[in-house]
Formats: sequence, structure tokens, C-alpha cells
Amino acid sequence: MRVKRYVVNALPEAVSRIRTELGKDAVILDTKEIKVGGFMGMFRKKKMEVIAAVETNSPKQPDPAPRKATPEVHAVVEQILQTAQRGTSAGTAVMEPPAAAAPSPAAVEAQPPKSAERENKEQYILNEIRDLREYMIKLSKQQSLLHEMSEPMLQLKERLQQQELDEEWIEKLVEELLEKQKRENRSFQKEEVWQQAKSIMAGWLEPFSNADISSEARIVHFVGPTGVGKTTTIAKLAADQTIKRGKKVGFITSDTYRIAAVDQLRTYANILNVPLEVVFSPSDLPKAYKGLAERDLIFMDTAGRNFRSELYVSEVISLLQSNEPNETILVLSLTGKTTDMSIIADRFTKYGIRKVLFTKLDETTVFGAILNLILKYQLQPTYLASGQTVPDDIERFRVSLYLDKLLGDGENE
Ligand SMILES: Nc1nc2c(ncn2[C@@H]2O[C@H](COP(=O)(O)OP(=O)(O)OP(=O)(O)O)[C@@H](O)[C@H]2O)c(=O)[nH]1
Ligand SMILES: [Mg+2]
Repeated sequence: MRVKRYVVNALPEAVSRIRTELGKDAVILDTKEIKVGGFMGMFRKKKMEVIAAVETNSPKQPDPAPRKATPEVHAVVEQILQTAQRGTSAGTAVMEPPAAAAPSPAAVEAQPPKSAERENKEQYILNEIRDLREYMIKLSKQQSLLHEMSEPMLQLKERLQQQELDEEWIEKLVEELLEKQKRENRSFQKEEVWQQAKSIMAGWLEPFSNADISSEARIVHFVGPTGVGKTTTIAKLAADQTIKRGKKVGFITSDTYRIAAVDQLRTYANILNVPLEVVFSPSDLPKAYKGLAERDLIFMDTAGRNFRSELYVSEVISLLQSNEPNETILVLSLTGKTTDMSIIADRFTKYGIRKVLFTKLDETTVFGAILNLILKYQLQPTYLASGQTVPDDIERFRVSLYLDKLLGDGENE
């Protein structure tokens, strides 16, 4: 995340600088009035401090050129504001054609200084006009893409829409396919459309592929919303480590909220012959680590909470302390709603958590959310859990197998 501080005379000035320098996805985090300059505490000028930030994970290009409104646009805005004002005072709002009233650039410059409120309104209207313009460009681009698309490509698009893949990625994929067809001067048949789509998306996912729990980490924390399968997943992974890899595993649980939560992990601990420590607060952690000093690997279970709330996120983060190499895995269930998963991923990636594990693959046939989340938050998928059976229903995340599921075989399209 890139955070920047602006000291300006009025908010609209900050807004246009933020848009130009940080791009249109930047958000204002805080504004406050400050006093600057002066002499011995006197004659200090009132200014406004604005803190803005932009997510650098999915680097959005800042606006290419500082988009200053032309005098003509100013004139149109002026016209809208005047008409609106007349409309409020006289109870009617009749809009005249803007061109007829457009004053010359010189006339625009000669206007008296605007009030902050007026500047705010003007900025608002300018933003609206820009957004509308961007929307129109997008719409016409979509229209022209539709004309160029062959039947198999339309089918591919439909399949990916059903899979709830974000429009942004569908559009990018179609554009790349069309470009490829043009370069090769031919039209792809259905099978090839599917193959090419797979290889393009595999390229996108490549930087995030082959992630596993770090072999360096001695402590691995599992966090995630309620009921996504954290405890079950820990049991599956612990079985793999103890039985197949011969590692000495230890468990810690901080899930003391839910009745029987400790017993749930204790049952797995007994079956796998793994010691378990219970912590009620961060201050219990040193004792728990001491109790497990002989173990090669420690899996820590945490309570599922409503992590759309920042408060719960910071609470669980406070439990993830250790002086030893450690990492945290965010567990998300594919039965969750994409928007909720996105909010939760956003919360945890802000704390630097990038590894993710998806569960309940067996309970859905819609897989787009995985790609959306990986690309939006630069998440590294580790495992896919696909059932309730411990220890079998889990496997490493493989890009190729995942894309086969996402694309389907094209038969029913
Ligand atoms: N179908 C399916 N069910 C799963 C999967 N993983 C876990 N479950 C089930 O989901 C339910 C909740 O699993 P838990 O492991 O208790 O989930 P949790 O995240 O620890 O839950 P809390 O600790 O309450 O937040 C149980 O019934 C599990 O058997 C999976 O991959 N597929
Ligand atoms: Mg649990």
C-alpha cells in the first residue's frame, strides 16, 4: 500500500492531485484542518491535511496524463451549476445546450475566485463526467469485441461468467485470444479456444503457483472465518506430516470461544498422538511454545470469527507472535460468497498474509472466485480441501488441475 500526505488549501485540490498521482483507485483515509507557517505562533494559515492511500498489490496505473479539464469542460460544468442553482431558486431546471453558452477560454480565466463549496460541486461534476466517459469507452469496446467473437469464444465467455470469474479477467482473456488469432491470421476451433484460454490463464497464475507451507516455518498458524474447516484441515495436514514425513508435530489452539472446540482438536491430537497446548491470550504463548519445545513443527488453530470486522482481525493477529520462523495460512471455504471472501482477503493481506488454503471444493461447481482472489490480492494458494475425511480429502493446489475445473470440458457449453 502506498500512503501519501497532502497539505492543501481545500479538499478538491487534494482530490485532483490524488487522482493524478495515485490513480483513480486511491482512497482518502483521513482529513483534518491544520495550521502552517506564521511567526511566533501568529499569522498561521489554515490548511487541510489529507492522507490518501492506494493498494500497490494490484498496481493500477495512475491516470496517464494529468487530466485537467479543458476550458470547454469548465464552461459546461459552470452551465450545469448555474442551471441547478436557477432550478433550486425558481423551482425549475431547464438545461440549455452547453455549446451555446460556452464562453471563450479568456472569459473562463477572468471569472471571480470560486468558493470551496462551489469547487467541490464542480469537482464532483467533473468526476461524474469522467466516469461516464470511461463507462462509454468501455461499453463501446465491449460492443466491438462482441462483433469480433466467434461462436466458441462466446461459449467460453458464457462458461466463465457462469463460473463467476470477474468480467475484468474475461475481457482480458477474450482480448488476448482475439489478438492471437489476428497474429496467426486464422480462427481457432472450439478445442483450441479452450486450450489457448487455459494456457493464457496458466500464465497469469504462474507467479503464484507451487506454494506450499514453508519448510523453514516451525510454527504455522491457521486463520479464517467460522466453520471453513480450519481444525479439520490442521488434522489432515498433521496426519500427512507425522505419518508420511515422520515429523514430530505439536498443536496449539486458541479457540476457547466455542464449547467443544478444544475437544475437537484434542480428539485429533489423541488419534495422531500429538501433544496439545491451549492458550487463552497472547501471554500464554511462551508457556505453550515451551511445552512443545521438542516438536519439529507446530500447527496453531485459531477461533473462526466474523473477520469482516477489523476488530476480530487485529485480535487474532495479536495471537500470531513468535520469535521462530513462522507463517500464517488463511483458510477460505469455496461455499462462501465471493464478496465476503474478498473483504476477508483484503483484511488479512494488509497484515502481510499471502498464503491461502481453499476448502469445500466438493461442495461447489463454481470456481471463479479462486482466480479472482489470487490475482486481486496476489495470494499464493497452497492446498485444496475437498471433503470431510481426515486425512485423505486434501491435495496441493495445482494450476493445471484447477484450470481444468474452471474451464470444464466445453461439452455443455
Ligand atoms: N464438504 C466439506 N466439508 C468440510 C471440508 N473441510 C471441513 N469440512 C467440514 O466443515 C465443518 C467445519 O469444520 P471445522 O474444521 O470445524 O471448521 P473450523 O474452521 O475449524 O470452524 P470454527 O473453528 O468453528 O471456526 C465440519 O463439519 C467439517 O467436517 C471440506 O473440504 N469439504
Ligand atoms: Mg475450529
